[in-house]
Parts: sequence; structure tokens; C-alpha cells
Amino acid sequence: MAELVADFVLKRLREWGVHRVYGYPGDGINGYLGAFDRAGGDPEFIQARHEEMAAFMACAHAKYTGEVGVCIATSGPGAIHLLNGLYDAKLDHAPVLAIVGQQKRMSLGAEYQQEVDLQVLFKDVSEFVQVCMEPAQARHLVDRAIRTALDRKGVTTLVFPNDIQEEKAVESPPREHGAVYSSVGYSRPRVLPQRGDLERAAEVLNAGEKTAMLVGQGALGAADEVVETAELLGAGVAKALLGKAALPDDLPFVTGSIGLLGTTASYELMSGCDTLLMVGTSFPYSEWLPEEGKARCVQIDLDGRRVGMRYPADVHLVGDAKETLRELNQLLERKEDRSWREHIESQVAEWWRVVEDRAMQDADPMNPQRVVWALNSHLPDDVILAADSGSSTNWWARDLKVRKGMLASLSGTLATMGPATPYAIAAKFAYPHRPVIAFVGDGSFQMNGMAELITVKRYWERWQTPTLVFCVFNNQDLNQVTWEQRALAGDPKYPATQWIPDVPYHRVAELFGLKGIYCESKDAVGDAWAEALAADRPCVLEVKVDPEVPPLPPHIRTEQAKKMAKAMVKDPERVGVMEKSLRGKLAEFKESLPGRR
Ligand SMILES: Cc1ncc(C[n+]2csc(CCOP(=O)(O)OP(=O)(O)O)c2C)c(N)n1
Ligand SMILES: [Mg+2]
Repeated sequence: MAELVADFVLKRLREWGVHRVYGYPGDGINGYLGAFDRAGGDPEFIQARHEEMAAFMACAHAKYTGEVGVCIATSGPGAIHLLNGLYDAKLDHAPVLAIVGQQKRMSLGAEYQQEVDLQVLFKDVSEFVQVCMEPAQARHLVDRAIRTALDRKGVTTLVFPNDIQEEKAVESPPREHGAVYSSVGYSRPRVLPQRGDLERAAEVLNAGEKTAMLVGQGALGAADEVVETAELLGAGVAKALLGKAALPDDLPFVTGSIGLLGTTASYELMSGCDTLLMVGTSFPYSEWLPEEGKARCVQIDLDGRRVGMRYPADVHLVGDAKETLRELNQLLERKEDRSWREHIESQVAEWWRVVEDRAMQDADPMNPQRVVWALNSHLPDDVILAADSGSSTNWWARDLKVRKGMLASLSGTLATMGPATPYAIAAKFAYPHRPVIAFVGDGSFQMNGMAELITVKRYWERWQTPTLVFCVFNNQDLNQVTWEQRALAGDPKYPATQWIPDVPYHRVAELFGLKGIYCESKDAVGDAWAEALAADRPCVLEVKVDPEVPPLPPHIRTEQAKKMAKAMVKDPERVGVMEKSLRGKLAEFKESLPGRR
């Protein structure tokens, strides 16, 4: 059979190094389904349960590998389902290509069945969106879409009416006016600031006496350089969530996460510093950065649009984190007075004591912090971690000690529910020999995670090692929001919106032929982790945890404490919450609890 447009597109993807496309079928992409069959598994169509999950998987592929992730969905409803996953990629700057079907060209504009104006719909999420109306267009559209996704670190979308997918392919356009000849290939440039700007940055940093560094996902792969900078400046280093794996947590000057989900050490670092060096991060919450005017600031970002956006910078450096730090380090003088550094290191040591202390406190039936703390001594060297959005993200961010060589990601900016399960699956496809662990709330697991276990059931036996653990935090609550209601709105927990039904998640896993482990005992949770990680198949480790343990921010503002106190008057869980809050050494809460002044 003559090669069709869909065959040609898949061949072109292969030439771009794309070997896997996450998707869900529909007649809007019939032409592609046949082409995947003819492509003999390269690229391979990986069937998710839902298009949004396919988009999360493509996004996770991009986040964990740095390559472009690709997903495909049918016209109308399938395309619409992709969007949340694509926005996750857009907001976290992950290169993803979405291929979507559309009705036949001759029906467009006729309010035809499943006809949605996809170019308009995908315009906001995409750096580049085009409809392929003619076979000769396919070549440059694929090249342009992938190159744009990689270069802009964002989403691109190609819409293919279903009849064009089955037209005869045109490898090389006719040699005539209007023809376009594009090629496969992209080389990431070496981006460096001007010498004079590096010198200005060095002046600021050398003059600082108490330097704080904040690193984000832009610093992934630049650990050696970040460590050298921190050593020279006597600085402490905090990490934005997407930069969790940028530096190991066993370094004594790494203060860990920052912000609401952050550590007390990061809070100290930011509130006490006189100089701030931001590297590859657009951490959004300015209230966790130094007060305006309190610190001089140097910011390094690869994208010039994002420099000077979060904290007023004195020197705005546009450049690659690794390369720029290398140059900068040569201009830095080693800070002889190490007292600030020693202060930060003592804060870090104190923080880890607090974490352990909080994790050891009793709760009913189990303290979720204990679950995470116990994992630290079982974390395999080359593990890949994923987190969802919920209260367990707090523990994932604060309590988990990543080491060199590990990878970690989540929906950092969109903070959507639902990504952990598909992220973990995509991690396993990208690195089938590495262990993968996902932290998932019961709300998220009900929302979509459970269904994706069916995807795991389908594929797991092909992975070189079966180690894939979904740790499901069963608290029968949409807990993160319950706490936000209390602390931000001053409202009590409202069971009609917050409570969720109990489901035996470990048994669901067993029904699907996977392993299920249930644990509600703090003394057994270490062994449960060991068993899950040693299992001969993917595993759901269901942990029954207490929703009344507060996901404490590192610093409680008076306003929040007052709201909490107001919420507590009518809260159905007030007794437990108050008791556990006090146990958590929540002095600030204690001061304003009802009955106290
Ligand atoms: C798609 C989506 N819907 C709603 C929210 C708001 N939200 C954030 S966390 C959360 C609760 C998640 O509950 P669960 O997964 O059970 O985790 P928990 O907080 O209980 O640990 C909700 C509803 C969101 N971030 N994304
Ligand atoms: Mg929950």
C-alpha cells in the first residue's frame, strides 16, 4: 500500500527519536490507528484509560527525560479531554506535542458531529497550533511542532482532519512557488550572559554576607555547579518543588522545600538573608521570599521573559544554569566568614530533628508523616518519584530525602489532582529498569488513578523490573482543601464537600492482578515499604492515615491562626485537630484557640 499521511507522520516522529505515543483511540484518528499497526511498534501506541492521562504521561516523559513527549486523541471529546494534561505541561514548561483528529475537511463549518474549533480551543495552551489541510504540509508541520516544543519548552498541537490522514503522503513537496522544505533536528544552544553582566552579578554576590540560593527545575543537571557556588558564597540552598531532585537532601546546607509546603530552615534562610541568588526557578509565592528591599538579588533563567518577575533583581542573567554558574563561579571569592553558613546548617539539622519528631507522634490510626519518614530508609538509589496534589504532597516535599541520581516530579504550577499515577506509569516506560514510587491521595486515586491501574495491568510484564509502587493515602478526606478551608477561609470542615467514601484500594489492585498491601500501623509501615519495593509486580500500598494531622506551613501567620480558631468552633473534628495541632508544637495555634487569649 502506498504510504499515507499518517504513516508518514509516524515515520517522521521516529526520525525525531519519538518511540512512544500515549493516547486513546477514536474514529477521528482512524488513519493513525491503522498507521500505528503498520509501524510495527515504532513508534508504539500506548493505550491510557483517558486522554487526560495520556497527556499527563506525555508531560511526565518530557519532565523525566528532557525529550519531547507525544500524545494523541480523537476529535471533539478526545481532544477536549487532553487539555488539563497539556496545561500541566505548559505551566511547567515541558515539551509536549499533541496530535488530535478532526472531522473531514468537507464537513468543517457545518456544525458537524464532534466538530469543535480545535485551533481556537488549543490556541491558549499551545506555542504552535496548526491544522494539516494538505499532505505536503505534514512534513514541515511535524518538524516545526517538535522543534517549537523543544525550543520553547511548551506544548504544540497538530490537528489532522480524518480524511487527510488517509491521503497519499507527500515526502517532498513539488518544486514550485509556495513549497516548503523542512528538516529533522534541533541542537540546544549554549546560552550565556555577557561577561560584564556576570561581573556585575559577581560583585553583588561577593558583597553579600548572608546569601540564600533558591534553585528550581532549571537547575536540574547543574548540581555540581550549584554546590560549588554555595560553597564559595557560604550560602544555604532552598529548592522549589520542581527542583526537588536538583540537589541531594543529605548536604548539610540544603534547606529543602520552600513556601507553604516548605521547611522552617528555608523560611529562616529567606527571612535572614541579605543576598538572594535564584537559579532556574519561577517559584510563585513572593511572601516566602525576602521582603522587598531586604536583599540584593541576582537571578539566572534561560528564559529572559521570566527574569526579575518574582523578586526585584539587581542583575538579570539570561543563561543556562549550568554554563552560567560555571562562568560565575570563576568570579566569586570564597567567603571567609562562615558564620551564616553555620547558622543555616544548624537550622537544617534542627529541621530534620523536627521532621522526625513530628513523624513519630501518634495519630489515629497512623500519622501520614510516619509513612513518608519510614520510606527514607528504604528509598532505592535510582528511584523515580512522583507526587499528586494533596496533603501528601506536603510530606513528599518536606520529609523525603532525595539522594544523588534520583528523579522527582509533580504538577508544580497547575497543581492539578491526578498526575501522580500517570506520571509513574510514564516513568516506568521511559526507564523500565528503575524503581518508581508515586504518592497519591485517595481523592485523586478515585478521580482517575484507580482506572489507570488497568493500564499498568496491561503493560507491566514487559518492564525489566516490576518495581512500581502507588502509595495511596486513605484519609477519606479531600484533606488539603479541608485544611485550606480552615486556615484560609476560617470555615469548619464541611463533610458534604470534603468527606469521601472508603474504598479498599489494595483490594482493587489485587482484583487487577497487581499486588495490594494494607497498612495502618506505624510499626509495620517500614516493612510494608520493603515488601512493596520487593514485590514481583506493581503494588498499591494503601496506608490508612489520620486526616486530623495538620500539614503545617513552616510559619503560621496570625491571620491564619485566627481563621483556624474560628473554624474550630464548629469543626466536626475539632477535638482531634486541636489535640494534634498542640502536639505538633503549634504554639501559634495554641495562642488563639477558643478559650484562650
Ligand atoms: C483537578 C483538581 N480538582 C480540584 C483540585 C483542588 N484540590 C487540591 S488538593 C485537593 C484534595 C485532594 O484530595 P486527596 O487526593 O484525597 O488528597 P488529600 O489532600 O486528602 O491527601 C483538592 C480537591 C485540584 N487541585 N485539581
Ligand atoms: Mg484524601
